[in-house]
Amino acid sequence: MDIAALKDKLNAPHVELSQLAAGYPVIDVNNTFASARIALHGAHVMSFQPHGQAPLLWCSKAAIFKESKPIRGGIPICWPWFGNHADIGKPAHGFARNQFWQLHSVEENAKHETEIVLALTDNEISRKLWPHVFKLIVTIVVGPVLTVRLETINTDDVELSITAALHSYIKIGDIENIEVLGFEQSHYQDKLMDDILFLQSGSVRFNSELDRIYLDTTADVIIKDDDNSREVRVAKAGSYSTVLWNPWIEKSATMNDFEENGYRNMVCVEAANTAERAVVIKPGETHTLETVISIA
Ligand code: TA6
Repeated sequence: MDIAALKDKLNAPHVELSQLAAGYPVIDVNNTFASARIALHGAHVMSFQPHGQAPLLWCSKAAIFKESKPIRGGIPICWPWFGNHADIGKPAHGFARNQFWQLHSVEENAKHETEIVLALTDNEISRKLWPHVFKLIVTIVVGPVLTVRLETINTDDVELSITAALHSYIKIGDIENIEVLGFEQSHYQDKLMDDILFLQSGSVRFNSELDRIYLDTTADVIIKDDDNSREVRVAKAGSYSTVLWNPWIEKSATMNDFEENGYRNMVCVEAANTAERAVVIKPGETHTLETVISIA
């Protein structure tokens, strides 16, 4: 990892590049709107905090920073498959979050927001897991809101069928004091009940582990966070499913990178395209999946 070469790409004010560990670079942004940290590993947004607000993303204090291990928290990029693979030898949620991406550019746009662009193309590791050529571009815009845009470019000569998620860990005051709106009258697969379909009536509250894929929904999700006296909006584009997850006590205790009791301060609201409606991209075409996280 040529840190000097990476620093040469920083073409914006209010940004710094450092290393969380040897060969593990992160970009810190502290512009007029917000602060944020982005790891080149997984093109992973680790934190986002508008000035004057509590952080909007949760990241585990026990997160592990080493190659091939996804960061627990922030916004993991699940690609080119969401969830477990039929072949248990392949990593859950794909491989995009397990590799170092190339830093393409760090610029300030006309609105004085900081735009970070990273890229990942097929490589020896990826081709062993998924026999295709591709180019991924992630654009992260740090402004009054956080925008993460994932472009899948099919550089192969066959159709690509992908499932994916921008797996956002939203930081909250306490899981039992939030209410999630936006899923009313949507059907969801309950991952804890053999994917049985249910119809959502009203808002969602939490009192145990919850793992649901809401289908055929493009709606914004609003998290009413009473403890922080705020509402957080998770908007999306290019996504037909939204995943809602909290591991609760037992499940989070099985993950060594999940800080103790961390489940109380996070909820995942994920802009996704899941198996029920995979995205098929023709050769030469591009699909864009985007999420925008903000104070409602
Ligand atoms: O998005 C929810 C989910 O699919 C859960 O089932 C759980 O596995 C979570 O993702 C975290 O997965 P990870 O591989 O990051 O531990």
